[in-house]
Amino acid sequence: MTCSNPFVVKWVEETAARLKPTNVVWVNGSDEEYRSICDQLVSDGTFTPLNPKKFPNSYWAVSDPSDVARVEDRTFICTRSQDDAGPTNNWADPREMFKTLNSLMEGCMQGRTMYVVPYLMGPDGSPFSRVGFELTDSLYVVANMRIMARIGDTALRNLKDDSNDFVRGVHSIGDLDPEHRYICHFPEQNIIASFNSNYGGNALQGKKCFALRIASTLARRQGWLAEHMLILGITNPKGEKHYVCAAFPSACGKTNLAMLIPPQSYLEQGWKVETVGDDIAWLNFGSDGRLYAINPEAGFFGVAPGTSYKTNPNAMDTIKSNTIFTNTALDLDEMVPWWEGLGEPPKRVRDWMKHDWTPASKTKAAHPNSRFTAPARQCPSIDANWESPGGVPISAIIFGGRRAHTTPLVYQARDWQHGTFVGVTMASETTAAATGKVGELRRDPMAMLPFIGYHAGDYFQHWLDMGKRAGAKMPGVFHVNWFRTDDAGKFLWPGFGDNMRVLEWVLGRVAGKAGAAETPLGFQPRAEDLNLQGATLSAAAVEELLAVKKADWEEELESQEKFFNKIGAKLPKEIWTEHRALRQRLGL
Ligand code: SAT
Ligand code: MN
Repeated sequence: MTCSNPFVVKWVEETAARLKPTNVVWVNGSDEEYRSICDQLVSDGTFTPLNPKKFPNSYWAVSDPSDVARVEDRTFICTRSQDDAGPTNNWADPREMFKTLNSLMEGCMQGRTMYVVPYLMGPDGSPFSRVGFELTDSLYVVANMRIMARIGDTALRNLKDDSNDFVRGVHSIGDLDPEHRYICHFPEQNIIASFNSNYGGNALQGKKCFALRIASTLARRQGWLAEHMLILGITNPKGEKHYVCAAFPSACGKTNLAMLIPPQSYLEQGWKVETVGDDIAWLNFGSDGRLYAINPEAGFFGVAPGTSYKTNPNAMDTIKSNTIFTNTALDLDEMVPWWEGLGEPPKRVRDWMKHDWTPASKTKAAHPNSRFTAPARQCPSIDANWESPGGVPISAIIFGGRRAHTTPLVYQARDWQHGTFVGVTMASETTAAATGKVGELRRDPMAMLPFIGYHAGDYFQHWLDMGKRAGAKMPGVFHVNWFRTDDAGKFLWPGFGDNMRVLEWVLGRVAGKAGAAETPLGFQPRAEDLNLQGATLSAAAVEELLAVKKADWEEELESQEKFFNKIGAKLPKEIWTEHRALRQRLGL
């Protein structure tokens, strides 16, 4: 299929004239094409083929050691007015940034091929799906995009010939110089440019750049939400099914929760959990006034370390074939990937830096942010409606952070306005998903801090406005924390499958059936309101998990205020109102 959209053709020609690639190749997304892409990546040394018996059609790749995570300090929102980017984004004047990028990227594809990757974010034929194009000189990016989005002819079919409504993206590996790395967004022109990085979240433009940063600005203009949320379906023993979205910062277990396998006792009763998405949700109102979610992605770009048959059997079965492993270690005898948390280290290991590695080595064999790229359709728990053009109706939204203290296992917000406040005041300890320090508490509203494409205050207002439109039809809002620790720093909650117990309470609350105590935070389960049968958990641990401690909350309220002051005058007054009400309820 050739592209007959004149806007696309003209822009591709103009871009090629500036970047001066030797060839321009239009990607069609076919199986044969993917096979030949992988063959080329093997012959140029980027891909190492894995054991075809154990991991058919799968490959091991490593990145430049300086290019292993998102670079938030090199990520820019370029809007005419600085105020439109707000205090949580790096801002740049679009004219200045275009000048900088043009001079850096002029002729940068000389001697290289420019691949034109048409991609569709969202299911084929969905009114909520959107088309983008990524012009890239990285075949590794093309291979990953083939898994993460619907690329090639499928995307072209979803773009009308007279439509200028698509995202224009340019990506070049450049020389990977971290000092001149740029991940730039121009929300006023729907343009993305990334330069000098080949890493997932920086270079696979459909994911964070489009589906979150650019999409959040479209969503605000058009009355929907683009969120950093997994989507899962839960069926109870009566056969009633509810879908839930959950927002957690990067590398805080979204993939594990999205693919949860309930404890044995739940399975015996007939509970079932199914996966729609593990990272991003686009939420639109349906004709019944409820919120419906689509997963804009077609694959999982999940964190490998910690993934095992114990923690996430569905992910393990998903990544058994047609998968790209980036920056994991390699078991040289079996030619299979290996990472910390998978099990016993194999005898001969090559680490992600391509050095020999033994358990005595002081470094980790796999980079903590090493990833698998795998097709979503291969997930054993994939939901029958995961590509439904209309999306799936959402009954609850769950916010969650990684916090050793302060926030209890679970609580329910009083209403949408309070729920928005709960999302705005999310905080989480940082992970290896972005460069910078790990383990520091930072405020991460709705898990969107690095992904809101405009002023955070306007974004909070947009959440409030969405609620005003739908009223009582909005999903219930909850907050969870699986990561609370005891005095010795050990996790109190067993986690993984046991998270089902919390989900059961959440759905019970939505149905108006589960019990709760009204507390300063909202509604919290008492120990007897949770189904803890068969859980390995002491009564003392349960008490600690549910506790709200004044001293912790005193600190928390102060930290919230600092954050509000940073957001400034655009922080909606309703958020201050909720904060003051919470302070009063806590008696602080
Ligand atoms: O690297 S990604 O940005 O794609 C994943 C994440 O950080 O959530
Ligand atoms: Mn993510």
